[in-house]
Amino acid sequence: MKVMLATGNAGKVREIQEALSGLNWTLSSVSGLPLPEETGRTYEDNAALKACFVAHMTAMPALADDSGLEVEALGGEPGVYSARYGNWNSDVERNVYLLDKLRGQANRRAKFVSVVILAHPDGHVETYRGELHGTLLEGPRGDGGFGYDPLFVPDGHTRTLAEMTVPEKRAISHRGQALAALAHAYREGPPP
Ligand code: ITT
Repeated sequence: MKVMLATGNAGKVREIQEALSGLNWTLSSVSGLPLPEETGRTYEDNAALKACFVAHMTAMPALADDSGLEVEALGGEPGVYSARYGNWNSDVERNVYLLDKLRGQANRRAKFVSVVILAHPDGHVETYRGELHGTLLEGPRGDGGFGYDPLFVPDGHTRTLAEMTVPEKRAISHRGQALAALAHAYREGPPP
């Protein structure tokens, strides 16, 4: 099956390709097709916006991930607004902004959420979700991954997500869980 990847995030593309390598799918990135504005209030809404738009435009199944970091001490911020937090354009600037907000804060608990949607050209939509709980450091560690990975140590681990390989991150991550559920569904044959 040929599936379009409805994301402009190179880090997500790497992780999706690795996680779905066991399926006999051809994954193609959307290039030159601007994704719609994320106007939804939930990960599900925004993932559906992106996946359905690309499935409609290309007449092929399309996969989107909408994800975010929810910080306990910030009442769940930045959540669905994680990509635009503080209006900063780069991961490094967003991480500095987040660390500033948490300066002096003893509660460093946070979780990542990922919602993966596979949309079909006939309008049928499949939804898969994953979560990863952990704590935020007071400074970045590691060069791998993307986004908030250098700040986040998953529960039961000592390394940040940015200090893990792509397969190591996939084995425990929010996105890895959502994609594992999708891969499982398709290994049994396409879900109804
Ligand atoms: P697309 O919409 O093009 O897929 P995006 O980066 O704008 O890319 P989102 O709107 O879903 O995607 O924003 C998710 C943001 O949450 C992302 O930009 C990161 O800042 C953060 N994030 C999500 N998953 C992450 C992960 O696994 N590791 C680190 N940060 C992550």
